[in-house]
Amino acid sequence: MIDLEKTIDKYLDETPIYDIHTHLYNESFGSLLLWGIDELLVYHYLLAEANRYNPMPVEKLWAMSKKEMAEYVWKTVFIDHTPISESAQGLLTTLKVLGCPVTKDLPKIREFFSSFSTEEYIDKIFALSNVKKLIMTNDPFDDVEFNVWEKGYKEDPRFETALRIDALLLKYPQIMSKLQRWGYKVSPMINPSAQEEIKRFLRDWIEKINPVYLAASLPPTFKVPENSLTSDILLKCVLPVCEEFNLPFGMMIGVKKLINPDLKLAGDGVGRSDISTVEYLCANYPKNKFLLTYLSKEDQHSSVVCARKFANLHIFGCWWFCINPVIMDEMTRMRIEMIGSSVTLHHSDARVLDQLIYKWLHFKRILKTILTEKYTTLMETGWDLTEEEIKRDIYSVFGGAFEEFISR
Ligand code: HDL
Ligand code: ZN
Repeated sequence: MIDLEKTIDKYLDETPIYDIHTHLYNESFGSLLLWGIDELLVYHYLLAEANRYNPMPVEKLWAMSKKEMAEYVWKTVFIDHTPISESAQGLLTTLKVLGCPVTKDLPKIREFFSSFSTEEYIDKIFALSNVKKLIMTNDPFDDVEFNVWEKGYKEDPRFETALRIDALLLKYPQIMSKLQRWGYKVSPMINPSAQEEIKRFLRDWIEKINPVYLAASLPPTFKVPENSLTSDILLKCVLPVCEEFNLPFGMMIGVKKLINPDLKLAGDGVGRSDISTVEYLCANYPKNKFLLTYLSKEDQHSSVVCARKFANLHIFGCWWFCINPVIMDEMTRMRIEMIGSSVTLHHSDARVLDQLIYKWLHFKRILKTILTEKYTTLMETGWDLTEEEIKRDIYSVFGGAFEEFISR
């Protein structure tokens, strides 16, 4: 008879994690790689929370230096109020695991971070979070990132790539001139020759950055098929190329961009989506593979049902407004109860390297409780559950199922 709690603790702690969606960058991307206390404090989740407690005129907010903005968030969220929100607690969890003094004295915390080089800090975070590798978000239409790919990219096997095509799907008229400047003979209409050029663009970037998948963040209204540029580009260009390279297309659905533009990156909202588009894609494009995560809590159940119907659909993560214990618990239970371990239960979505620590540790706390319950009822049937099987399950939901899915 295994010691259930000890075994679950062991493998939650020891199983290397494959973090399949982040906004992190390897060292060769320079200033795009964010780490340290000031970056942790100005994270857009915390900035939005600070703005609620102590709203300031938008011009004053964005005139602040990063250091000033970090001090504004620190004072507002951590000192003038109790840091009980998930993002605030997450920052403190990270400090604790790092061995940094969890003090109300910000200069003392800053002193701790000043003692690391970027390279040694990257190694430290991977070791402490037990993330074995992660997937970046690589957007060819971002000028800073584009220049790195042109001049300075150096591979670090811990940082894999994903080709992010929001702009191609959602802002084609605005980025068409860029494609033309890069030598792709595209036109306003997605006619057959423009389709070929868009496919050539996709093939060129797949060859250049070797992505694990293509992905886009999509609005709640995302619908295919429909008479739109988005639908035409997806169905006539993106999916054929994804099939050609056997790459999944990742859909991150439910973002209402800039419902409060004054907050910039912190200004996005959430909306309910319609699963019928995902059902249509999975059913009508059986040779394509799809990844899916919904932003709305209310869409989680339909995504699990859909995943149970289509083996070419892999659902993942507790994304953004779902990365809160109350929602992580509900959606993780739904997934395990309906599709077992054929799912990637979490991703960090980290924008700041240090966040890998708390985004995973806080999720593991939730998963420990759920797995203990599930294995207890399983063993009560008389099933002879082994330590190896628990190890296998945790490996699966921490990226093993994803690796199997992409290797098909
Ligand atoms: O589109 C996305 O990938 C989202 O994750 C956004 O980047 C969002 O701003 C975010 O950081 N969520 O955690
Ligand atoms: Zn993201």
